[in-house]
Amino acid sequence: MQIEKYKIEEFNQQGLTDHQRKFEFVSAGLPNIDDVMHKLQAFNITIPSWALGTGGTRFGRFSGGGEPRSLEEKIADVGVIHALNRSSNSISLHIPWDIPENASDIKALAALHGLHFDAVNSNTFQDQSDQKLSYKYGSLHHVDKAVRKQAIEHNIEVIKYGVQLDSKALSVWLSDGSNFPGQLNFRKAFQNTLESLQEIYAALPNDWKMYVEYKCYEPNFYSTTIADWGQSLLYTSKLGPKALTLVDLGHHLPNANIEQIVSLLLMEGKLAGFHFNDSKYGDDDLTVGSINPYQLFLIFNELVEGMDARGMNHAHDLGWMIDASHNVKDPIEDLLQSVQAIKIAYAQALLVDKAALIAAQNANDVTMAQEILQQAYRTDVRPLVAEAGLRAGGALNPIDVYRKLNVRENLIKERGLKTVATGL
Ligand SMILES: [Mn+2]
Repeated sequence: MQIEKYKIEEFNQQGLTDHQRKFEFVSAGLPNIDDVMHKLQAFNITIPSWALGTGGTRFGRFSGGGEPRSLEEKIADVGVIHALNRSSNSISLHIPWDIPENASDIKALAALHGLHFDAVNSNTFQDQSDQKLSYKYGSLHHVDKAVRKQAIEHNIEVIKYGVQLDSKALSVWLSDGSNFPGQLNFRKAFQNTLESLQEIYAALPNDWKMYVEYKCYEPNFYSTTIADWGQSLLYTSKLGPKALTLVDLGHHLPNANIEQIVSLLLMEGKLAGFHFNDSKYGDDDLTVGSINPYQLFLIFNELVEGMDARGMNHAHDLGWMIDASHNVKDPIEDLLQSVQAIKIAYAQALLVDKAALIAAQNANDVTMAQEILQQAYRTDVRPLVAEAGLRAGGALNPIDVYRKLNVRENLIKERGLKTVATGL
């Protein structure tokens, strides 16, 4: 289904006076308000195709109904999100879950919703029914060259699909690792992986990037062959300028200082971008900003500072994507909440008084440095984010409009209650 613009405008009228009062109050105290609004409107976050269905754990899965049964329906769902927030103008596909049968039709359908295709994702973490060799003991790091070759060819095939869709990046996440001490020779596993990645890298078109994602543990519980940012950076440095390190917020050991990792990767020109989510215990894949919004703000503070230092465009020069799983909430509502949380953290980071912070740092004024960050963090920027959505033609309150339009009820009528999204 497609949300009609006039309906959004009707709902916006209802809350407009109240919104304008709040927006004027917040913006009056901000010297850089025009710059902030411009940047907020330009900022978009990619929606992954696998986030539109209900997620689950190994213990169970409880569908909310109306899940997309095809790539076309996934595109329609991202279209709903983008119509409401005007900040989700691209979709990231997962191969083989979302093989586009006819790429030009799929591109045209996406364009109808104002969408384009972001990074494509390969999958060597599970076996497909038509697959010759198993990934039970890994893929690109496998001791058997034939398995490595199969995984390399899969990644090259994913690039080919991406080229047809005008994607510009291949995202590689490997589950390769070991479950028990002694299972693997770490050095050989690294070297096999590097050689495999080099073959894939050689197949990248000139204007493409390769994102190398890391994860500390799971599904393997003793070692992971690309476990942390240092290991990813080793690979991406050896591979070359098109290879960059991808940070997934949930892929760190507890209490890791992710903002410092981000700062240094940016300094080296090796940060690919983000997979946003939130977590309390592990790779929980919870709604962005639901557990630790201050950490999210601190990460955005480093992103803004580091990107400005390198003259980068905030909206386009890094890959911004959500990578979350929605087990008990409506996936579309959850994604709307996540995009909102990201834009709030970004807006807060844009409010940091950088000159004052540098002065405080140089004077070792620790108290003032902390005050400056918290001054920005504690500003209620929600009216700025709402105004940015409004100016771009979106909803003042996306979730409210989504509910008033009974979108989920309509999707259930159209697709059925017991559907399971393809790929899950
Ligand atoms: Mn991820």
